[in-house]
Amino acid sequence: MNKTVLITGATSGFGKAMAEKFAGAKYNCIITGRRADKLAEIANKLTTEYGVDILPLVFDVQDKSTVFNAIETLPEAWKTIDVLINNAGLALGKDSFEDASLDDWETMIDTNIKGLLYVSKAVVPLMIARQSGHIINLGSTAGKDVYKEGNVYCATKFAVDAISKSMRIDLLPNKIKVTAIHPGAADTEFSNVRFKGDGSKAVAVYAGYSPLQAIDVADIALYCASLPPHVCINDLVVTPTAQANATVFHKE
Ligand code: NDP
Ligand code: 8X3
Repeated sequence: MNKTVLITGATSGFGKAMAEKFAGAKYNCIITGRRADKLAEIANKLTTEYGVDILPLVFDVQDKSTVFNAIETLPEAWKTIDVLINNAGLALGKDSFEDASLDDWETMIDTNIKGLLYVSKAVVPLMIARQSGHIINLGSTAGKDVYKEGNVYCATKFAVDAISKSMRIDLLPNKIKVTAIHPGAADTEFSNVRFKGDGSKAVAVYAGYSPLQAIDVADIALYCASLPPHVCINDLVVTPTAQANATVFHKE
């Protein structure tokens, strides 16, 4: 029987690439995001190409009641979630503390921290009931070291790091694996979102070196999920070869 993965933020970047990778590995996929048109397009493509079942679910992870309703009303056949990938997230702005927008800060906190908590809190009881499951959280190198003007984005990813460690301890008796993947710079829609459509700022982030691609991170997520039941990768930092940590790059 096919396994089931639920991927948040599957309309672009890492999440979309993960949906493709997991579908290719014969997982049935619950794909989520706010953009219904993109989810429908991806669902059609994956069903046609890989012959697996795809369930698109449109919700904003910031909206607590919608998140819980979406998970609680899943058809029974979709409730056996083997892998939850908490990937939905964003940065908004890159400004010094005194200039940064409070609204942007709140959106990042509500999405990257509270959204991850809502989805996890809704899915974990299903995993506990089966005494089995794997949660993969997307952190960041920004959650390992802070960088200039990263302030609240970095803080949200430090929170993902802490929540992942805490989940791993608390869920241990229920045989639930928890993996945190912390990528460095990756060329997705991330910087377009961060710089609010300013394409030249987004392009500049990836100039002078080869950034990670979404498929690189998707490969890693599938690898982590494919290990034997007694093996868990707890914490994994992956950067472009030209990036040593959150702040040090070698650009040519
Ligand atoms: P993208 O912008 O390409 O994808 C982000 C995804 O998150 C989209 O599918 C988007 O879907 C979804 N999303 C954002 N906000 C919400 C929301 N409120 N509710 C539901 N879904 C939401 O970026 P990446 O693929 O790069 O980012 C994925 C994750 O990886 C994020 O958590 C990011 O912080 C992290 N990360 C990114 C790195 C990078 O350099 N790119 C490096 C390290 C970590 P939609 O708009 O349809 O809702
Ligand atoms: C995304 C990578 O360096 O832009 O988490 O924060 S970075």
